[in-house]
Amino acid sequence: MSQFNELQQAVIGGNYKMADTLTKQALEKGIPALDISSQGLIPAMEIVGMKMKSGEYYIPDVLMSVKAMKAASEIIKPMLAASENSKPFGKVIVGTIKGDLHDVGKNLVGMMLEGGGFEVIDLGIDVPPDKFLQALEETKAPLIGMSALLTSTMVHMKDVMEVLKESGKRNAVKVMIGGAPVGQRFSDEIGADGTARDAGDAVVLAKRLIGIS
Ligand code: B1M
Repeated sequence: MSQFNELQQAVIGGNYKMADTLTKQALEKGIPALDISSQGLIPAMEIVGMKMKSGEYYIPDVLMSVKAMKAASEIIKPMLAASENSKPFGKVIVGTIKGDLHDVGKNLVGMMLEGGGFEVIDLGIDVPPDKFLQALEETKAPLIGMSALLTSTMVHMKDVMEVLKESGKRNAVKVMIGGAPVGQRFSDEIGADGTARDAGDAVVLAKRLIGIS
């Protein structure tokens, strides 16, 4: 049985108090925050997704699991975001695309980018193309990261690429995309600069795109 089994069960069962306690205990035992996330929390949400798909879980059940996931994430956030760099590499604008309310993965990516030395400007969920453009104009960030979890919303990433082109800003910024339905082929299709499978890869890609690794 995995040492993360209890934590996974707490998230799957939506028991946020238990998720909180078990996460603190895991840290006390010296288990790295990244392992708690990648081997405990994320696999638990995958199981929640399966239960949702099979009809075993309804939206309120899923939201309880998200609450437990977020409770645990808040505890490990300072460790994930603990940067070795006192001065950030640069700014990165992140947001979940228009029509899409999923933010657990996007938040995790944001935390890891902070940990990787970036200053993260988080636009939240359901972000329309104009809001990405406005944030770019205000912050002059060299990088935008978009997240989508639905096949019906990933198409709006293309709208952002169009708005960037129309505004003449496309060459001033790199664009990375991610989320379960998004892959390299889609990234190429919409003219993004790259895609990352998970939050760890997102940091590697972000650094590569702005030319620091
Ligand atoms: Co939603 N949902 N959901 N949901 N939900 C999925 C995505 C789904 C796969 C479930 C299923 O059917 N198996 C399915 C999508 C099917 C599809 O389109 N292919 C689905 C559906 C259908 C829906 C609704 C339409 C359900 C309904 O109402 N009938 C509805 C849509 C609402 C909307 O957005 N408009 C809906 C609603 C919800 C809740 C609100 C209940 C809740 C979200 C709450 C919240 O986020 N605050 C929810 C949840 C929780 C899920 C599942 C169960 C879990 C998502 C999650 O948090 N994963 C999900 C099933 C699943 O993913 N297995 C499901 C954990 C997270 C850490 O992983 O987000 O993939 P993930 O992020 C990863 C990578 O993808 C990557 O790194 C992250 C960390 O490693 N990544 C990036 C993500 N963004 C990135 C950006 C990057 C780089 C990497 O660069 C910028």
